[in-house]
Amino acid sequence: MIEDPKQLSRDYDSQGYFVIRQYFTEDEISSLRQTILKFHQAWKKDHQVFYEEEAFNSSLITGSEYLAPEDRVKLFNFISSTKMMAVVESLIPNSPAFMNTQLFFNPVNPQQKDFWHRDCQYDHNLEGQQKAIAETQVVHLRVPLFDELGMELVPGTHKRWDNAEEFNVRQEVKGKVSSDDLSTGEKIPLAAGDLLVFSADMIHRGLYGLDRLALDILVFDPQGDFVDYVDDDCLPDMAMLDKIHDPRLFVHTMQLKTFSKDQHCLDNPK
Ligand SMILES: O=C(O)CCC(=O)C(=O)O
Repeated sequence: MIEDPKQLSRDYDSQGYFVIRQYFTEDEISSLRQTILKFHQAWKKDHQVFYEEEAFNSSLITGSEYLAPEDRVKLFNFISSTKMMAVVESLIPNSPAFMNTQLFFNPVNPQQKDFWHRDCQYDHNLEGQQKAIAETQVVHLRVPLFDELGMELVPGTHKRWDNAEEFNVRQEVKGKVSSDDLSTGEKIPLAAGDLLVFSADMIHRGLYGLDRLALDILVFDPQGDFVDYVDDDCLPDMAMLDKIHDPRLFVHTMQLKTFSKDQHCLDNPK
């Protein structure tokens, strides 16, 4: 269990990330790996061309397309385990909500380079990105299933805008490309069993290499307007909820979804 949740929260607040080394036991990781590999094999078969040509991640791992109900329940129980909830609640004490999962692996094409970004840049223009950084909070919890080179992060950028070097690289302007090195980057190598927690909106990149396969769990603060990003199929159904030891993380998302649908009906009466 975590020793000092307040310290984790302080580290996250000032740096935008923290790592807990060897947080998970070998048994926990090997059981999770088994489930995730089932998903990964089925997903690769179904997306063969995309996988071979350009993919470096998949998502919706908890959905019904590739995993059987018992494997999904196993995964839901890992995501909302006591260990995970302790970390999530150290950062988002009030009703944290589940958003999604992603699986990161090496691209097949060795020429494909790891690239700097903020997650919010795919949904917002520059002004919107600045607002997202100032106002909202999406947290990634990365669980590496094998030892990996890890992530490179720019500490502090969960709260501040890019400096000129960072901006030019991330936006690919003034002759820069997003795979160029940044002098402010900090490399965080990870081993199976470690947990890396980082802000989705800080400047970051995954480091390709070794046999990486990392499960990222995304959670959000219900103050932020993220519920539309959640795919219904990635949430447990009623029968599964009964088999999840502590389903609060998913229940919070379901409540937000219901509230958002009710709100939509009120705003758009027939
Ligand atoms: O590991 C990667 O390739 C990128 C990871 C990433 O961008 C993320 O987790 O948001």
